[in-house]
Amino acid sequence: MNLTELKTCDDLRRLSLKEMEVLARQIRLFLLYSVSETGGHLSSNLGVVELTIALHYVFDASKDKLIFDVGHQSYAHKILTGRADQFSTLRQFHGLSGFQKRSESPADPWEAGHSSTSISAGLGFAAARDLLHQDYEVVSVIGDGAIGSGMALEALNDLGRQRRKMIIVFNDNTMSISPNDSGLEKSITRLRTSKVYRDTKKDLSQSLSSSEAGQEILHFLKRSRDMVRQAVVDAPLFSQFNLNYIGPVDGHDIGALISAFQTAREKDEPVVVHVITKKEKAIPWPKTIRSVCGMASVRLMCIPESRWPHRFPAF
Ligand SMILES: Cc1ncc(C[n+]2csc(CCOP(=O)(O)OP(=O)(O)O)c2C)c(N)n1
Repeated sequence: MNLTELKTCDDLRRLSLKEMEVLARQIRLFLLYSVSETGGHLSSNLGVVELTIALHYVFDASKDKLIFDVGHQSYAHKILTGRADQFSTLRQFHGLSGFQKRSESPADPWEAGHSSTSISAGLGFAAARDLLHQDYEVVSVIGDGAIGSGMALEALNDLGRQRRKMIIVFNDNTMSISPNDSGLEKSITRLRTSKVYRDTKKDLSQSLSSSEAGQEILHFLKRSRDMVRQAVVDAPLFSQFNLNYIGPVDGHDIGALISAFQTAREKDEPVVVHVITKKEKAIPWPKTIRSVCGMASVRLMCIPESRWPHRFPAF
């Protein structure tokens, strides 16, 4: 697929799941090559490729408000909204911005640079929509580093009180600029590992497997990409803010992501979709240096030339 031909959600909706998976690999390679020439944020962008494809499949960026916290992880979003051909100018004077930028595209409703503003911004859009009786979805994508700041927590608090329809995609990659180390991180780890999901799944499996009809349902659930995980469940960290929770969802499984976002979109209330991603997904570099590889000349710093693919694979 020619990445420069991708402009709207309809371009994605024409693709099969398999084709979207191929597209994700293609975008990742494109970013690897392109950012190694221009400099820019690499690892945070590689981590959200599938997540962004799924968002653009479910939502319509020409109408819905897709907000990326900080904005540094919006490269795939830029590619999917008709800006792939500008990547050689990334972060240069008069070139493509390294963040979301309103003057660049109607698909960029918000611009930041500072972290942790996306939930407040989203709530603002949601309030404006409700007051003006308009009809669009609001999605704020925020990382596990940014969500612990005062401004983000204040916005969660406010959203739990106002209960406006909006979706928070909680992009949990266990990393900020370096690994997270906070009180909140411990609660997130509990959510990530012990989790209602596993209990729900176990309970459901046990109760269903006792009858023949139940076994059929179980078989269906397993086939339909872990639907259990897509249910809205109670999660202490977010229910304390009075927010619905879906997750954790494998952030590199496009089918599971689409299903979770569709479930969230159906709710008339705020929903947090907890997505687990791997920040440096598919980069062949040593773990020890991944945290400094966000910026500048990635190729020189991180990837021995001998480990580069010889050419772009054909798709
Ligand atoms: C107010 C503020 N503080 C610090 C920064 C520097 N900064 C840029 S990205 C980032 C980490 C964001 O981590 P996370 O939210 O986990 O997102 P990820 O990069 O993992 O996608 C930080 C601290 C900033 N942009 N704004």
